[in-house]
Amino acid sequence: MIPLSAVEQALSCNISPVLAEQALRLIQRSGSILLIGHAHPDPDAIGSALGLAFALTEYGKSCYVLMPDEPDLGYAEFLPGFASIITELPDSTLDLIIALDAGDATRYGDIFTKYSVQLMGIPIINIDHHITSQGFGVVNIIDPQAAATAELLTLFIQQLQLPMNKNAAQCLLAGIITDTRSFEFDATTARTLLAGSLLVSYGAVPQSIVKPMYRLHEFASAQLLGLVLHTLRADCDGKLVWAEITMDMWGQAGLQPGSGDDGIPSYLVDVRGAQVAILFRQTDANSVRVSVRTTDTCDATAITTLFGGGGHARAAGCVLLGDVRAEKEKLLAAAAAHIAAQV
Ligand SMILES: [Mn+2]
Repeated sequence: MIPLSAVEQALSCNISPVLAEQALRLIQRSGSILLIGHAHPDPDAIGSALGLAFALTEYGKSCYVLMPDEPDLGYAEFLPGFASIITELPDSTLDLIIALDAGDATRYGDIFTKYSVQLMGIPIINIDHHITSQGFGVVNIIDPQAAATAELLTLFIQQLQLPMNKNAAQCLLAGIITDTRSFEFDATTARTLLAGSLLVSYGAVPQSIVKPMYRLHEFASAQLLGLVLHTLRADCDGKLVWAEITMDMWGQAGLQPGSGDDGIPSYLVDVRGAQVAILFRQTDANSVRVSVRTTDTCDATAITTLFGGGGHARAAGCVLLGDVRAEKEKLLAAAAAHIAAQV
C-alpha cells in the first residue's frame, strides 16, 4: 500500500482548531449521541451520519442515527449500518446532537418540532457544506469548500483523531461519491480526492457505490428507455432535445405509471450539443410531469417557473394540467425562447 502520511497530514489541519477543540470536548463528555440528517435524506446525509456513528462507536460512545423520513431502501446496498437507522426518537437519555448536511433546524423535517421537549437543552454540533448555511448549533462547522458533508467529516475525524474504520470509510465515501456524482461535479477539489484516497486506504470500495447508484437498472427500466428513445426529437439546431413517456409505455414496459424512469432526463441532456433537455411523463389522462435538465448558461427554473414549478438551474420540474397537448407546445416554445436569449 502507498504510504499515506502526506495525505493524512494534508487532511489534519482544515477545520478551525478552536472549533475542532470545542467539538471534541462536547463529544468526550457525552455518553450518548444522536446523529441526524435532513428531510428526504440523500446518501450524503445518511452516509455522514452512519460514518460518524461508526467512528464514535469505536471511540466508546452510544450512537443513534435518526432520519426524519424513511430513507430510500436502495441505499442499503452500499451503506453499512443502514438497518440501524431509526425514524423515531429513542427513549434514552441523550447528551449531544450532531446535525449533518443542513445548516438550519427547519431542514431536519419535524425532528425539532415533534421532539422539542425531549431535545430541549441538548447541545448541537452542526456540520454542513451548503453555502447558504448559517449553522444553528453551539458549535458550527460549516465549510462550503467541501464537496460533501462526508468530505468535511473525513477531515473532522482525521483532525480530531477519532478512529476511522472500514465501515465508516465506506459510508463517507458514499456521501462524497453521490454529492459529486463520482468526482465529476465542479465542487470536486484536490482535497475531495485526497479525502477519497484516505477512505479507500481504510477499505472503502468505490465500485460498490458507483455501480448500484448510477449504473444498475431493472430490465423493465431498460425497456422503457427503448420506448422513450423512439420519441426523441430535437429543435434549435440540436440545443433543445425532448422525449416523452406516454400512458401506454408504462404498461408495455411492465411498470407502474411514474416508476422506473430514473436517469432518463440525465440521459437526454447528455446528447451532444443539448442545452435544454425535457422529458414529458404522462402518468394520468389529465396531467404531464415535466423534467428539465440544462447545460451551459441555460437555467431550468427559467422554464419551469412559468408553469408553476421550481427546482435548480441544472434540474427542475413542473406539472402540466388541463389541455396538456397545448401546454406542451407552450413549454417547448418557452424553452426555445430561453435558448435563443442566451448569448
Ligand atoms: Mn451534501
